[in-house]
Amino acid sequence: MKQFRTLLGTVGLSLALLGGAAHAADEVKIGFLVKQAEEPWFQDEWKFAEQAAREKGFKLVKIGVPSGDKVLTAIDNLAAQHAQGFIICVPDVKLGPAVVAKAKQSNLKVMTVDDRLVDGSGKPIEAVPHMGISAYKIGEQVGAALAEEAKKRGWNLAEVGAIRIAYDQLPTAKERTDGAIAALTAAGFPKANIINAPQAKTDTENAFNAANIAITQNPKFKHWLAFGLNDEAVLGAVRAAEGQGAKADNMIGVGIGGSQSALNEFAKNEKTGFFGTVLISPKRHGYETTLNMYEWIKNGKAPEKLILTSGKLMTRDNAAAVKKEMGL
Ligand code: FCA
Repeated sequence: MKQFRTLLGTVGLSLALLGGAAHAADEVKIGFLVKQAEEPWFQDEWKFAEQAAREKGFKLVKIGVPSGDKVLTAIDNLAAQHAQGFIICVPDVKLGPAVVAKAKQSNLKVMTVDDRLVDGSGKPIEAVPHMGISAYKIGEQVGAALAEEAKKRGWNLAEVGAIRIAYDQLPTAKERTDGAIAALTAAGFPKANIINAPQAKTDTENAFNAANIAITQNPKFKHWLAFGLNDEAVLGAVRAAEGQGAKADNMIGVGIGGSQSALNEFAKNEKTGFFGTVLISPKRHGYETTLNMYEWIKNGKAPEKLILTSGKLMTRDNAAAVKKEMGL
């Protein structure tokens, strides 16, 4: 009897161990890789991805990937940790074929967020599910807001320069600024007054440098407008204009994003040239993408191939209400 009990105990223990092993292998682990971890937008995406992980009880692995090398190392790292998939915003969309090959080789599911991968000929890789913003349309919202505010202030448009902080190697960035130009010119803004100011990297410092050159080279303008791919781009232009004496009364900047960088600006006691931003949804881009990946891993339900999210103009005056309306 004693022997029998020992035997039962051993069997029970082995079953428990087996169960434990099976459970560890079953554990869902999802990577969330972003190109610029220091940017508030990406911090927000991570925050909402964490929310999904908490709700569903899976593990989220957040990795900053500022270069192609870092992307490949991060994917290796995920494979070594037995993750099953990852969501990525790449530092360069041309890494597309390399990312797809590496994910396949590591047996990891892959989805992209914000910036869509392109193939060798620059075409979007449609096989990889993607959630991005409706870039052109959001750009049009920016352009319309700029034109409306300039008219409201009674500015003579011939005396207004518009700084386009450009990052054309990124398709979503080009679409955003193309949309802004279309809306501006449709509202009667002279195309010749739009100054191209390419930034070397998509951060405030590089936008500041680009805008500084544009302003210095165009002393004929009395007032300024500024737009670009995100809030950081426009903030760079706003700071550059301030440095050259064009403050809130002479500068209208409208960004895209609505994360902390924009909110800080609205919270300042004195108004700045950062007039507004088109608020986009880090919740959809962080929470929803991660949940979609979870469903794909857990239940084999492949995500939609392409989701483009919308935005809403937010200014100092209506920030709280607009954020609430967007569920943020
Ligand atoms: C790109 C930009 C980010 C953000 C995101 C939605 O990745 O670099 O700032 O605008 O699209």
